[in-house]
Amino acid sequence: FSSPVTVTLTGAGGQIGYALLFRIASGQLLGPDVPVRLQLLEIPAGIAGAEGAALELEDGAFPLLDSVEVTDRAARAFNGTQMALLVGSRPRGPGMERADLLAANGAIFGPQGAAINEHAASDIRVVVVGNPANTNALIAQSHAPDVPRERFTALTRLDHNRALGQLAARLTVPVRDIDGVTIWGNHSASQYPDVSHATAGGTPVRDLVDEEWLTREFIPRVANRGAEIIEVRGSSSVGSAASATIDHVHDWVNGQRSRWTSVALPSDGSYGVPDGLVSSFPAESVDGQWRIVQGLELDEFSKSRIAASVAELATEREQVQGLGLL
Ligand code: NAX
Repeated sequence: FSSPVTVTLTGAGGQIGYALLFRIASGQLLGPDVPVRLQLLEIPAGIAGAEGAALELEDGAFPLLDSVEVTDRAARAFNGTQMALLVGSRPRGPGMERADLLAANGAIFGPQGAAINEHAASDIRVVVVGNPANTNALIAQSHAPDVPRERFTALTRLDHNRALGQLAARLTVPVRDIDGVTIWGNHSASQYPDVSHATAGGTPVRDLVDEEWLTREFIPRVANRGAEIIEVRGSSSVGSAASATIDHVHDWVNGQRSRWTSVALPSDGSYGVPDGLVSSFPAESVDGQWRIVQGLELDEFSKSRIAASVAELATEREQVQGLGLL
């Protein structure tokens, strides 16, 4: 066994938290020989849920689980943490305006970013799952000036996996045969699921599907899949969201199997995305760091779809700046 890694999970008493905990404890997050120390953060209303899950973790007798601590204090939850999964957030309530949603989440992710800055280990890596994920990650990152900004990411792996699933079903091939898919932009309906460099069993996807299916079915279905899941099962994605979070962190630490995957991270100006915006890019993990894949050629359609989603991110940044949250 290697030395234990301290993992913080926020929103541990919620749905995605519950689905995540058992996979983390079983070694799927970091690897089969990496012991984990879990630090679970909840708000007082969610503490009982997290404590109940902690009892069940004990009953799982996981050989890799060294300890579990439940707290409602951010300073404690982020103390010495090396991997922070920020899942807890404020959902959009009835009649809530977007500005209210951003403000409510700013009040969560600003202080959590500051607590990470002050208390986390120097090798801290962060993934934000709680929505609006990209902008929440930007807020947290802006409150952690001592942490290299590329350590703050937001989850678009679920969108990426949804795209893989749709292509595999359409082409009747296993998911493992598909490579080179990218989600660009925001984790919202404006995202651009891009197959222009994708292959299925080595053949360009563009040669296997028609344009009409891509623009009329594939793109909207992937971008609106969250709403489809809510409609069919009566509540939002849980197991698939937890699974994508596991994939994101696992690949970040251990490297991805495909040519690249999709990760939302602070832009360095690549592909014309304004510096600092937390936008989804094609990314590969090199020595435990996400690198934006460079040099992909983009046609006019792709450029305009990316620009539209990036414009939405820029508007969100202006709004949170206006609210004094950065
Ligand atoms: P739940 O409402 O089941 O759980 C959220 C938990 O977070 C609750 O237990 C709540 O008490 C806790 N919480 C709230 N504020 C907190 C704080 N300041 N510190 C610590 N914990 C806090 O929601 P769940 O279904 O688990 O979803 C969690 C988040 O994931 C939501 O924001 C949701 O929108 C987002 N999602 C993001 C996805 C993505 O791909 N990026 C997809 C799935 C999901 O919709």
